[in-house]
Amino acid sequence: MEKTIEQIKEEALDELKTASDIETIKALSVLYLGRKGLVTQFLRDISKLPQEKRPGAGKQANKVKKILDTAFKEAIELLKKEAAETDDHIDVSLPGRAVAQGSLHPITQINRQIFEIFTKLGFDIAEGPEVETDYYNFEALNIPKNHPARDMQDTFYISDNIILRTQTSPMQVRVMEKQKPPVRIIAPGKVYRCDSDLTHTPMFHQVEGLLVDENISFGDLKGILNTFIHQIFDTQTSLRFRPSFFPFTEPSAEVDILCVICRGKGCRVCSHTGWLEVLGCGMVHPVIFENIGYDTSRYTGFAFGMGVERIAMLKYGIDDIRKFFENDLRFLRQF
Ligand code: 2U9
Repeated sequence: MEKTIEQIKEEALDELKTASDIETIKALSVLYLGRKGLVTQFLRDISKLPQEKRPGAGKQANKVKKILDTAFKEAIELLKKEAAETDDHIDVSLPGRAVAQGSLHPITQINRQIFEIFTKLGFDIAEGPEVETDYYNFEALNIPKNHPARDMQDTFYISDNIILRTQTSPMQVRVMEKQKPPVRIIAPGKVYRCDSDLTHTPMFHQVEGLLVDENISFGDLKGILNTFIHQIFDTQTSLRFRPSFFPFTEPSAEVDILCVICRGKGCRVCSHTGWLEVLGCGMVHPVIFENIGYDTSRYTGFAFGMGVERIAMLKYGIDDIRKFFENDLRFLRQF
């Protein structure tokens, strides 16, 4: 009898040695220790033994039951621990998952290029409010009361006297109020106009420039704009100055560049003229200096203005300004 329970124990431990998963060990536990298991069966059969052998056999069988129970439980715990360790394991040699990177908006990119070109030419960057008074946006810039730009159709009015700036020039008036010449600034920022079509949006970005000093001539203006255009496009891009009119400059000019698509041959983009209009400019009207209190017998200056979206459209061949404001990732990812 004792030998038999010993045999059962040895068999059970042998089988346990070859069990490699938790399910198999659980099945072994049922086979040996379950209600109809071999050890349980053995314990039941003890009652059939002669009286004197029963205590010894019972003691032995209960010992085996305990040994097997502990062995099964320990084996299951060991497998669970190994599995947990495998789950936590990090293979540091695996290549990392690529992080989806954003990019700068094309207008921000062009703005930064413009800033870099002008700061290298010695210009400071001015800042100022987008909500302006009638005085800084119109009056100080020689834009008379009857000028069409002042119409509700063209300007966003907040009250009779308060508007959203229609140009970045008011910033330059504010700088001149605080600073005596020489003044050499660019004024970048958002401007607002009641307008919306293929080439106009109610908000767009402008960069204006202003240089005031002694002996400043139209030649200086041409030199600065030549340098700027050659850097923002390329040195093959010729410039053409056309006479024009603005209330705040006299004389005034509009600047065309040789068409970036056909290089002057004539195409759909330049309406077969070979030229593209990029900016406006001129010598600052003396009335503006008088308003500020600058000595007009000593100082002259030039100013220019451009739409950043227009520059970006010409540089990248974009035909609809509204694309900059739709935030379609398929468009933005190209820059
Ligand atoms: C001061 C005096 C004069 C800024 C200038 C232009 C010409 C011009 C347009 C270009 C396209 C505006 O964005 S746009 O629609 N601008 O043509 N701007 S001269 O003249 C100034 C600025 C400040 C004190």
